[in-house]
Amino acid sequence: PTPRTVLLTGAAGGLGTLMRALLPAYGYELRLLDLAPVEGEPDAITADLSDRKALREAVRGVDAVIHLAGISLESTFDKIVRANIEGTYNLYEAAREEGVGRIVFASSNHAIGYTPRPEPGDPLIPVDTPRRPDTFYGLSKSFGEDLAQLYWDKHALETVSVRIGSCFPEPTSVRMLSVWMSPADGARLFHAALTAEAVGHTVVYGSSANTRLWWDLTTARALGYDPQDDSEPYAAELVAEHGELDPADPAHAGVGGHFVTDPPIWPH
Ligand code: NAI
Ligand code: 15L
Repeated sequence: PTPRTVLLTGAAGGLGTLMRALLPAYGYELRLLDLAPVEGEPDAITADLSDRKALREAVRGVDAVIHLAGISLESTFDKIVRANIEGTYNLYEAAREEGVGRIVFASSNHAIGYTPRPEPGDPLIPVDTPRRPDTFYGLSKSFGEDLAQLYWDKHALETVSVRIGSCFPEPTSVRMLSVWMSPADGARLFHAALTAEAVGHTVVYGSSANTRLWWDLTTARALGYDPQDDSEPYAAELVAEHGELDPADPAHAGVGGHFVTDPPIWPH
């Protein structure tokens, strides 16, 4: 059956704001949750992913969850553990306890960030490439994918893990020409992930049909995703400004870009 009521965690964030605008057109009634107030949405649930009681109430009666909440960039290990590792566990437990059938998990390309980016003509990166997190952040997404697999195998709770590239209104770097997912394609992909039959735990890459794509969209297309956008119209201007990616620059060598070369963030 087509899910109708969907809990959107991280609703106040960048992607949450884009999806709040786009998903209702697909027929979803969204229940919103975030640590931060959601502008213009007085009914949104203000809760931390550490609040198990609030999560249990938030998932009660929904058909599915789109789980975007968490720290979305590198941070200290402790902060990542609390928000992304324990927080995602708390969300899965709440969903299991309340019998929610499916979660769409916002994983990230940073779960495979050290994977060398293919040169034109090289094979695209498959979803079963070994994970090579580039940060504690990427490590937490790798954990989330394994958690999703466990909850499918042990509890029959389905997940589509979407390794999102960069979902922003426009590509703003040469790297993003390869990894960009337009907001409209993001909504198409989330809709496909919510409605495809029998997904078990499926891992997909989340991007538009970019001319300069680095990874294989086969598993995403198998869900019914049919991307309509391509970053290439932005290429001339971005390349003129920044130049092509430099194979000798370690910050350009991996899928994760500068996340690969940024130093870890230590507590102080
Ligand atoms: P964002 O940082 O703009 O939004 C994240 C939201 O989660 C924020 O509104 C924040 O208040 C909320 N949040 C953080 N910790 C929380 C907690 N403990 N409890 C409740 N809410 C909490 O990030 P963005 O860009 O919207 O990304 C959304 C999700 O998608 C994140 O999980 C991110 O890792 C993932 N992602 C996003 C990509 C993108 O291109 N935007 C690329 C790859 C992954
Ligand atoms: C991510 O995982 C981040 O959440 C997002 O802010 C971007 O940095 C994106 O990856 C990216 O790789 O461009």
